[in-house]
Amino acid sequence: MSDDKLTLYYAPQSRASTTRVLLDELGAPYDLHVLNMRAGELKSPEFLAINPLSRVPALRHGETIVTESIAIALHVADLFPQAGLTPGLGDPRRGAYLRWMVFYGSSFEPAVVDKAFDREPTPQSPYGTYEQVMDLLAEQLGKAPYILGDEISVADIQWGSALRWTLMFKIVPDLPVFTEYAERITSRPSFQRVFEDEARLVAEHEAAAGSGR
Ligand SMILES: N[C@@H](CCC(=O)N[C@@H](CS)C(=O)NCC(=O)O)C(=O)O
Repeated sequence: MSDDKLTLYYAPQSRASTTRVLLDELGAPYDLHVLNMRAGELKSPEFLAINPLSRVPALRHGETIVTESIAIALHVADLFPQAGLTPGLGDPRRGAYLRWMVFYGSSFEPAVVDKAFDREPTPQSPYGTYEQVMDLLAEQLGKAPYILGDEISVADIQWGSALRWTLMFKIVPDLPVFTEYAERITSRPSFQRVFEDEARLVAEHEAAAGSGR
C-alpha cells in the first residue's frame, strides 16, 4: 500500500511559514520537519537530497517530493478541497485562481527582488515593470475583500503572507489596499498561532547555532 503521509520541510520565518499556515487552514494532517537554517541544516546531505537548491518549503507526499511554494500550495489545495478554500476544476474562479497563484511566483517575486536590489527590468524580464505589477495587484485587491472576490481561498493565504513580508521589507508601496488586506489575512488565528510558535523556534535556533550545535 502506498504511504500517503505528508511531511513539510520547514524553517521558521521563511516562505515555509506560509505553507505551514496553509496546511493548518486546510485541516491537513502532516508531520512538521523543522530545520535550523541558521545552523546550516538546509545544506545537509539529507536535505540536499530532498531539495538540491537547499530551499524551504519542501513537501514529501508519500514517495513524491514537491518543491516550490506555489506548486506545494496547489498540490495540497487539491488534496483537501473539503476545507472550502480550493477553487476546483469546474469552479468559475479556477482560471483566476491559477493566474494569481502563478503570477505570484513568476511575476511578483522577480519584480520585488529586482526592486530590493535596485535593478531595472529589461525587456527580457519575466514581468512588465515594477509599477505595472503593483498597479495590477492593487487594482485586483481593491475590488473585493479577497483576491478572487467575496470568499477567501488558498490564494489569499499566499498573498496575505507575501504582502506582510514585502511590506515589512518596504519593497511594495505602503498603500492602504495592501496594508489592510495583509492585516485582514494574517490576523487569522492560523497565522497568529504559527507566528507565536516561530518566536519560540527562532530563539531556540539562534541559541543552538550560537553554541555551534
Ligand atoms: N522559489 C522558492 C524559494 C524558496 C526560498 O528561497 N526559500 C528560502 C527561505 S524564504 C530559503 O530556503 N533560503 C535558504 C537560505 O537562505 O539558506 C519557493 O517559492 O519555494
